[in-house]
Amino acid sequence: METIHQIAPQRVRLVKEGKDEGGPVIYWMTREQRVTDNWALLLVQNIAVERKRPIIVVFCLVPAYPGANIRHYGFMLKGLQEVEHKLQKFKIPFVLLRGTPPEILPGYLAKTKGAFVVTDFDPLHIKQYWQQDVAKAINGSFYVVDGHNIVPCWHASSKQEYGAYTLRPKIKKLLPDFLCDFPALVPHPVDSNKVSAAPIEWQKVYRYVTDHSVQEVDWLMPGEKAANESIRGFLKNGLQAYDQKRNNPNLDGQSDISPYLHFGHISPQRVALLVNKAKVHAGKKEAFLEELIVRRELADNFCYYNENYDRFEGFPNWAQKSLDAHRSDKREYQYSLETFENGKTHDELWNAAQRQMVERGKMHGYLRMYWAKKILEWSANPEEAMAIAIHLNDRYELDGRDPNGFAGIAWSIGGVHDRAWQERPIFGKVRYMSYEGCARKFDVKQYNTRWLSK
Ligand code: FAD
Ligand code: FO1
Repeated sequence: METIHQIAPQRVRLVKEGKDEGGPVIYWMTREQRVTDNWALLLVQNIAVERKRPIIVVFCLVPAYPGANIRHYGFMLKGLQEVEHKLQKFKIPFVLLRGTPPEILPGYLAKTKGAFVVTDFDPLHIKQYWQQDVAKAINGSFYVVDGHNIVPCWHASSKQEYGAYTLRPKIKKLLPDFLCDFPALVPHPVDSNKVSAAPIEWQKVYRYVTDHSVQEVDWLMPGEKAANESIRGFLKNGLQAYDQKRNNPNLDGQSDISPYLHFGHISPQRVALLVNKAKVHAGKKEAFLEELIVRRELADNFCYYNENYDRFEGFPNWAQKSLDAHRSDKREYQYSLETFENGKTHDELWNAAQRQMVERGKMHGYLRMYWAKKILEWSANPEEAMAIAIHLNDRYELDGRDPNGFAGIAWSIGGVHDRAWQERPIFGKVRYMSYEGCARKFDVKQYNTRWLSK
């Protein structure tokens, strides 16, 4: 047997051992929408080469993925178009199925005699349910590969971590074992002639998307190529000042890599390897890697081990108790979803941040905390605040619907990964943020003018 790519076994989970019906090896692509630096696809090629089988890459397009609209689909579909094109060079067909995976994948596998299925790890509920249901409905073997976390999520820790301070040492210890370069996918040596994959009619695919209520954005090009160019530009021009600029919403000092990471257009591991190679002082690299690796992988840890990651019940006990004790506190302002959505609160900074998200599809990271905390302050209760924040985040942010979003919102509203602070109305012991505090950090007027004059 021939294994052509070295893959850490801890990255791979055999969910189900099944019957080999002699057909192709299937990569059910979902979170990692790229061809290069993709551990799941590399595993697929190993299995296929060992057994002399063709490969098929399948993507299940769901017409109304929860909370998503054409802003997200447009970005995603353009990236997938590039995937189709790039896979041709590797002699690997790409098939776009329409419908939810449990509905359509088992039938497709039966038709093609697909013997092995490999898919991407994702801690979110929808993906966990999809995977459970697909595993039950198929006869072949089923693997899940964590191609998103540099240290595989289940290997980094076996429980929900309290905060960055408890996950960081575990990640640091394991990083040298996992932060390696990627093997290269090779043109697939087994003929796929018998596997038919008609060219995809992308214009028709666009029409399949039901929600067109939010506009697409044009400031960020989707896809693997654009993701690579974008991160290289940031490393050349932005990394040097990242630690000084990233918390000032007027300075555009962030990398803007989150939409690419969300749709898997680039691997976080590739980004980390490029950062390590950058000709920048080690301390500057550290600041960026702390966010890219520790904070991001902490978010996956939270969603994987806490089934209430999107609910009040997922907050730490101290925060639940403390928020409970302040349920009946008087709210000076209380707004409906509509008022929040239209950016019509009394607070210009909040309205400007909301506008940045609606217009640009990406609110500055520092303001995301302020934005979510004020939703708690101006909502009837923490449950409503969670629901409003998640709804707006997922509707407008290009990187929404991501573990980072659920963790960020739970941090802001429910003290997740944070500690108890001095008690105050509404927030209890959950950390508070004020307009005055923001005004001390950056020029709030400049920010408001920039976004409210649009
Ligand atoms: P950079 O500052 O350049 O950081 C690079 C990468 O590091 C990011 O792409 C991200 O992967 C990671 N990172 C940075 N900050 C964090 C963080 N606080 N937590 C976890 N990972 C981080 N991130 C999303 O990807 N999707 C969301 O929907 C989302 N919603 C958020 C909502 C709230 C209320 C809060 C407080 C944070 C949210 N974040 C979300 C986390 C963070 O704000 C964004 O990841 C970041 O602003 C994305 O911009 P960037 O890629 O330019 O970040
Ligand atoms: N994943 C799929 O497998 N099929 C889809 O149709 C799909 C749509 C979609 C739309 C917006 C969005 O933000 C994500 C979407 N995803 C889809 C999932 C995505 O690939 C990511 O895996 C997760 O959102 C990240 O956890």
